[in-house]
Amino acid sequence: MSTTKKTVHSLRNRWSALRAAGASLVLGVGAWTSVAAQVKDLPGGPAVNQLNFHPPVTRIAVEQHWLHWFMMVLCAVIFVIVFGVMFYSILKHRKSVGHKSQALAEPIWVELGWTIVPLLIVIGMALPATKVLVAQKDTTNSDLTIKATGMQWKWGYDYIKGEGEGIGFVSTLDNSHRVMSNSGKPEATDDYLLKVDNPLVVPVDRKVRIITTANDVIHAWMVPAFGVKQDAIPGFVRDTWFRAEKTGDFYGQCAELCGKEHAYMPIHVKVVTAEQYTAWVTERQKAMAAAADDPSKVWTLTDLVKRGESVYAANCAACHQANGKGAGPIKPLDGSAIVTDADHLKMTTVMLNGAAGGAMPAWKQLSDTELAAVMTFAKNSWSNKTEKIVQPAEVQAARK
Ligand code: HEC
Ligand SMILES: [Cu+2]
Repeated sequence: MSTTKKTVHSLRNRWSALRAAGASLVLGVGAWTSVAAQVKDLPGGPAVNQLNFHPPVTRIAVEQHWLHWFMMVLCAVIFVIVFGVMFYSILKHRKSVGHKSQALAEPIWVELGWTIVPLLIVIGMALPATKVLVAQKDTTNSDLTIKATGMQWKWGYDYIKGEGEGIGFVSTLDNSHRVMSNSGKPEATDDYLLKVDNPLVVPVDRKVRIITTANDVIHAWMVPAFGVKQDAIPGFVRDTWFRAEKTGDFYGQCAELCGKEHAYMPIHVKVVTAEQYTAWVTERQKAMAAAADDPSKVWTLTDLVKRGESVYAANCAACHQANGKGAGPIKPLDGSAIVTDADHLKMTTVMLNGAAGGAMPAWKQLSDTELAAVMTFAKNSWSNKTEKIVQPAEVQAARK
């Protein structure tokens, strides 16, 4: 074979390899778009192929958008002008067409011009930005104050002032979404990993002050449609606010890398009308009164196991698994000597104080009844068949 023939041959090989690569790329993109096609825009949340920010729902978010586009356009215009002049000058005065370098006399008006013009531009950018920043930080005169506590990996909400004062709950990723994620093949769901069991409910057109803090590591409370993002720092209190101008569901996520399940602590804010809010508060308060379990109540085994099953699903299954077998360093509860021990105090101590330096968290924030229920559930599930009941009073006594 002559060299030319060889070259042509290897070129042809390369060409077909390239074609194959191109084909698989097209196939891959095809598969991707067909998946994407099934997921629809989530109203108030992310949209398919979204490039811009979420549609704003608060005055602050509107201002932020305006600032963003204002700066963007300004910078783009400056960029085009500066680089336009630069490249034009370089090309026009190049050496190859006979130009010679010149010593520049720098007249004072040029010096002044290129100092004053940028200064004016910077002031023109800083003024509106500062105005919005100051407004963003003004948390005075709020109608409602809610504390948001970041925890690995959920949000606790406590209504501490205003209508609904006293309401408190924990907001956790919906368990079906965790199951979907674990399966590695999630269905095309619009609110994938954004669905929670208890959304934060607030009234429309009211100033809501959010106080953020955290129990363990730094988290951040962020809802893009509100233009709100605030770190939640253990041992510190920070605040932010929003006044939603539209009812609907709005979504956000923890925005500070906080551990392995950072992506599993979504934020769902339900903005409702004033009447709906009042109705929700009344209903919630009734439910709380009903659930404010009397720790001296004596439970039957079946009732307590049933109650414990939901406590387990919401708080323990993420680590210990639904089948109680744990994984790696997470000890199994199925067959655990501590769980099955006739001395309930052993398990109670682990529950109240945690273990292994916090790898097993302390569960003090659960009520006596919830702890008694989840312990009774563990003592009577899977292969654990102790028939033992831990009554809330035992937990209450152990707390001291
Ligand atoms: C963040 C992950 C995590 C969560 C959530 C969690 N655990 Fe644990 N748990 C652990 C780890 C890790 C251990 C092992 C600690 C050790 O090495 O001693 C453990 C140990 C235990 C033990 C002691 C088991 C033994 O045999 O030593 C009990 C009992 C227990 N967990 C119950 C629970 C219950 C009930 C819940 C829900 C309220 C729960 N855990 C939630 C991580 C977790
Ligand atoms: Cu977090």
